[in-house]
Amino acid sequence: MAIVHKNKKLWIPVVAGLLKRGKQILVGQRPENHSLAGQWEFPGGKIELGESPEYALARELKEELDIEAEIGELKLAITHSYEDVGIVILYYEVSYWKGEPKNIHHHSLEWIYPEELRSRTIPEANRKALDRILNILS
Ligand code: DGT
Repeated sequence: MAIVHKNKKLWIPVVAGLLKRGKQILVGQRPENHSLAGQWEFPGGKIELGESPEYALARELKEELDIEAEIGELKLAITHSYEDVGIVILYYEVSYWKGEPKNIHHHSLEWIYPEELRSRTIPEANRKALDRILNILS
């Protein structure tokens, strides 16, 4: 069982996959019943206790897209604070996978040119790091 310390600010570790197909990347619109509903994100999610970041990302990509992904290099790590909790996001390059990504989890799924992220509603954490993310993807 996880131990939660009273009055301690907690951090949530998150992994996100930068799935590339040619010059395009895969983004998903967060579903209605979740936090940040409607915002465009990179597929991924929270690292569960006992998982390595790469294992967690491969699991999330299987759950959300039904693909078997080869997790590539760690490209960027950022932190962001919401009111009572911090998140650490690790962004991994994902260039190879088995299967065609299917929309299992998101409101919708799209392949877009990275620059298009500038005009989409994206999580604040990603907005702050957008220039660096676009640099990685160029
Ligand atoms: P919820 O709605 O709070 O139960 O969270 P989940 O389980 O739907 O959210 P999940 O597993 O996607 O957790 C990722 C957290 O990181 C969530 O607070 C949103 C935040 N986040 C910020 N940018 C991104 C991103 O590009 N991709 C993903 N997957 N999460 C992001």
